[in-house]
Amino acid sequence: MNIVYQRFKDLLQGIFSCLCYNFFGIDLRMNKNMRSALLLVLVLALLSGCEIVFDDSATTPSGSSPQGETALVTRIIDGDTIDVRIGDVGYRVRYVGVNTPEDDEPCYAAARDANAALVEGQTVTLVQDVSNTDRFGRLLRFVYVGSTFVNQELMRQGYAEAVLYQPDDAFHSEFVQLEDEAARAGRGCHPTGIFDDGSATR
Ligand SMILES: [Ca+2]
Repeated sequence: MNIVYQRFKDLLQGIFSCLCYNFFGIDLRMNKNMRSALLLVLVLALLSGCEIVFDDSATTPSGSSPQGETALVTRIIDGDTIDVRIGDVGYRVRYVGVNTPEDDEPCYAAARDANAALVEGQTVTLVQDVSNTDRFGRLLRFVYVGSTFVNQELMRQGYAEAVLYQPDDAFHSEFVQLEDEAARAGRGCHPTGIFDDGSATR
């Protein structure tokens, strides 16, 4: 075995044993094979952890998929509206708390594409705030793909502005903050000026 590799491995094992002893009270000095196996587990755990640490996409507060209704996305209407199927029944879903440009406005296509990139053809989880539907009969929902919170992600990417339709305000202050950050960074639709009317209600 390469001597440099062996020394590096011994060093890592030493550090690992020390960490185990100090933080978990586990004394690993007596069994080298067990120590090697645990070191491998630690390295794999760290590597898998890195994916989570460096993944800057939006997640739920708990970092896991939320409880809600499962639906299949059948059509992208625009940046903030989709068609879904729940069982055998089709519904139109309007994302809560966010607004993307309409089809006669600048950045409509880019916002629609950003939404499609997140949810097209996907199985999503729909979560209700307070209202079930809006005045057009569309389901008002927070939408998740796995742990990615789509409403929040569109805000973060700068393709949506925060809007407030009471009483559905669960993430409003967070969305306002994300909009400010995206605007300052010039992300998504912000450079077009489409969100610059200063209104948070529509
Ligand atoms: Ca819109």
